[in-house]
Order: sequence, then C-alpha cells, then structure tokens
Amino acid sequence: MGGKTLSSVALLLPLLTATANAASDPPRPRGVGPEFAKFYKDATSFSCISTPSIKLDISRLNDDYCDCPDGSDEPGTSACSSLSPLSPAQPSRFETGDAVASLPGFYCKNKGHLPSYVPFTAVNDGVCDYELCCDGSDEFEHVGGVKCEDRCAKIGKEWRKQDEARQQSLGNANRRRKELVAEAERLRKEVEDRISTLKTQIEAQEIKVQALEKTLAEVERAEKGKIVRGAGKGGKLGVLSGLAKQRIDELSENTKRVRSERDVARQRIEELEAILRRFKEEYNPNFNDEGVKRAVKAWEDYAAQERAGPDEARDRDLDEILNPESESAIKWTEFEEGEESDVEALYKFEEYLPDPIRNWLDAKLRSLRITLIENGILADPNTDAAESKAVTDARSQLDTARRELDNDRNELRNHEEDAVKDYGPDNVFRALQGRCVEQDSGEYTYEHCFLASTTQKPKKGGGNTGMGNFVRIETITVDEDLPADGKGLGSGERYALKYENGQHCWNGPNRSTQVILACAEKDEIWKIVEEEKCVYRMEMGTPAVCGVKEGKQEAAPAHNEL
Ligand code: MAN
Repeated sequence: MGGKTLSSVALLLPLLTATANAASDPPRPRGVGPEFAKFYKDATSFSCISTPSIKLDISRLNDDYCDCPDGSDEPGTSACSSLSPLSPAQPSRFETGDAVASLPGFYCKNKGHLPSYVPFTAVNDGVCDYELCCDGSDEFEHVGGVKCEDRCAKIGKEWRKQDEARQQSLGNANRRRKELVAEAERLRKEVEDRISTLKTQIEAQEIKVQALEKTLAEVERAEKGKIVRGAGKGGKLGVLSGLAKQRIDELSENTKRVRSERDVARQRIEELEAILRRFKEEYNPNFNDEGVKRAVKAWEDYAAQERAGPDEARDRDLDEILNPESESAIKWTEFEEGEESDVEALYKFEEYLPDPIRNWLDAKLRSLRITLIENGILADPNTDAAESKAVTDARSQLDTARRELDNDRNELRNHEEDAVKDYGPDNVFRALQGRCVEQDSGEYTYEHCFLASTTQKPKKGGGNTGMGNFVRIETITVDEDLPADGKGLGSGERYALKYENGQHCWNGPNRSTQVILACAEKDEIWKIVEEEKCVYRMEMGTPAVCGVKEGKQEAAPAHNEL
C-alpha cells in the first residue's frame, strides 16, 4: 500500500459511522454521501446547501451545470469542480467565502471496502481512481471508452489484512507504552522515596555535625590545658612519645599500602606471563609472521632468566612489625603520661587532699590557665606543637561527618532537580533515559541514547564524534507523507528531543541533533539527515509517543502510521 493510499485511509475513516445507517436512508442522488442526504430528500426541488434561498427544480440536480454558488446542485458531476473543496474529514460548510464547496467530493460507495470521497475533478476524467473509488463509480460516463471495473472486493480484502496487522502492531505499541509509563512511575517513586530518606538522613547528620563540632572544641580546649600542664620534663617526654607514635603509625600505613600495591603489580605480572605462555603455546609457527616470531623469542629469553620468587619469611617479618598487638610492638601506653602524673609534677600537695577537693581544684586551675591563654595573658607554650591525637581524631570525625552531610545535600539537590525535570508525556522518557539505539547510515553508525546524547561512529574506525548532549523536550509540527511501511513522521504535532553542544565542527557550529519521534512498535532510528553542516536531524519510532499529543494522552493515536 503506498503512502497516498495510507493517507486515503484517513479520508475513508470518518465515513464509517455514516455507512452504518445507510440501509435506512432514502435513495440519494449520485455522488451524495449519507451525511448530506438530509439536503436531498425533496423529490421535486432542491435548495442550495449554503444559500437555501436559491431553490432549483429537481431537474437541475446533477444536470452537469453548476447552479449553486457552493456547487451543491452537482454532487455527482464535475460541473462545480473549480470550487475549493471541503475537507473530507470535516463535512460542514467552511465560513471562508462563497467560492467554497459545501461537499467534500464525489461519494463512492465502495461496497466491500470503505466508502470514500473522490475529488470532483476526478469524476469522468477518463482515469480509474481505484485508490479512492475502488468501485469505479466515478467514471460512470465511460469517457473515451474507459470502463472501470469494481475492484472493491480485492482491494478491501487486502486493506483489511493490512489493517489487521496495523491494529495488532498498534495494540503492541500501546501495550509497550503502558509498560514504559509504569516503569517511569516506578522510577519516579524511587526518586521521591530517596528524597524523603535523604531529608531525614540530612537532619540527623546536621545534628551529628553540630555534636562533633562541640566535641572538637571541647577536646581542643582540654588539650590546651593538658599541654600547659605537661610543660615540665615529664610533659616533653609525653609529647615526644606522642609524635613518635604518630610517625610510626604513618610509616606502618604507608608500608601496608606499598605492600598491597606490590601484590597487585605481582598479580598483574602473573596474568601477563600466563597470556604470553598461552600465546607461545597456541601460535602457529608455520605462519611466517616475523613480528610474532620476534615476540615469541623475546618471551622465551625473558622466561629463561632466573628470578627469585616471593620471600615469604620476609613477609612474615613485616606482618609482625605491622601488627600493633604483636609481642615486639612498642607499648605506647607505657610512655603516655596520665593526668595524675602531670598534676603531680606541678601540684604535689594535691596528693594530700581528699579526692573531690583535688578534682575540683584541678578543674578550676586548668580552666583558669586556659582562660589566661585564650585572653593572651599567659603565653601558649605549644603553638607550634603537633596536634594531639585526641584533637586529630575529633577533627577527622567531624570532617568525615561534614563530608557525608555535603554528599547527602548534593544527592538531594540532584534528585530534587530530577523530580521536577520534564520527562515528556506521563513522564514516559524517564523509563527510556540512557537507553541507546543505533542505526547505520552511509559511512557512519549513528547512536541515540535517550535524554543523554547522540553520537556519530565512523564504520571504518577512528574516534567517535559527539553530536550533542540532551537539553530539552520540544513539540514541533511536521507534515510529511507517510511511507508504505509506516516508518515515518506523517503529519501533525510530534515530540522532539533536542541535543546541543556536541563536538565543535571545523569552520562551523558545535554539533547538534534534533530527534523527532513518532509512534512505532519498537525503538528504531528511521532516518538521519545532516540538514546543514553539523546540524543533524534524526527521525525515530518509539512506543513512548503512541497516542499522545502535547503532553496529554489521547484516546486514539495521533497518526495512523501503524
Ligand atoms: C565529519 C562528520 C560530518 C561533518 C563533518 C564536518 O566528517 O561529522 O557529519 O559534516 O565532519 O567537517
């Protein structure tokens, strides 16, 4: 079935309901469709449809002479064919002037197929217009001896077969779209759930960060007091042992890291050697390939060299050194100076005081010293000293918590932006986001990844070219003939996905692509055109847009390509 034939289907369809009542209608004059029968009921006279004041004798109906300004007295001849025709899909009078016909054309009953209107110019023009008038009734005068046989039975049968396939395909496409919409809804819900989880998580994390900020401030303050107290001989030892422990911890961490990098490298060498061993075993020495032979020889030389294997004893020693629980590990706590010893060094008399008073006095003195340091009255003797472990730990806990909070906030922002993003009718493109479809065309394979990007891949090798990144969904109006296989845009409103800012074009713009979508059973690229240098247009079928128009779900498909 050709493109023109398909568009004639649109012309045929509005008449379906009308023919259902055809049996009860009185006989109509030649060329009159059932929806206009009411104007032709009088057996003696006829009033022009758009100007009923002009009343004609019935003999002037279909007398091959145009009497009515709207041509309604000649429904079955071509006498009024010079008037602008009425749209077949809109069987009512156009209010655009008197030179417009009231009738859409000559009505062919097409028994065995679908009734249809053929343009008045085609009536008795000596050509059988089977596409619209399969019963041949438009050539009733047999001009030039032409006789148009009735082919409706055959054409109707073929049409019904194709229509069944179209309906089945449309059914599949609609079902697929429903699945996509359900999937999109599920994904949307997931985003919403994640947003609410993140909000709760962020609230808790904010409280945690506040608490850790407080802890850090307290630890810093307490440590300041502690270092002041430790300024004597014993205090310096404590600081030294702290620094030594910190350095040893760092060295241990680095040793562990270097060891694990060594293990990974060792494993890679083993894998590479295995590949080369296989290569040597499996290559065909009968092929006189110099490059392969050289490679095999080089491998053989390499394999022949003596190499010491891993030293397990040394590794065991290392394990021992790195294990803080091992016998030989330094017991740092033995070198740490407890609060009592610092206090003791400076305030030995406290030993003679009862516990509660000693603690109270200690706290008061410490707090007094801190206040004096903070107010610049007492010099801080340890401004250059390394941060104590307690402060480092508190700070790192705070940093980690802050980082987690930042990550959560970023994720929330992304999800909130995503939740209000335009994903097309019923959010259907959410389900297709990131899904890629490819199509060969000329020297390239073109790829479209929904709501992500378009790419041009040279078939003969070489780098890919970015043809744009997704920016928005648009609606555009198209008006094209539908190919016989239905794989085309047809005419009407269509969704289009716009991709911009692709790879820069030499002497031109950054590459951009418009992907225009029409209903189809599956996702497929139909056509790729470079409309201007580096400005591309893709035509594509997808079930995602079946039965939708301007963001709304329609009862019937927007066009009949299926
Ligand atoms: C490449 C392709 C073409 C494009 C030219 C422009 O060959 O991307 O589509 O027209 O570059 O130089």
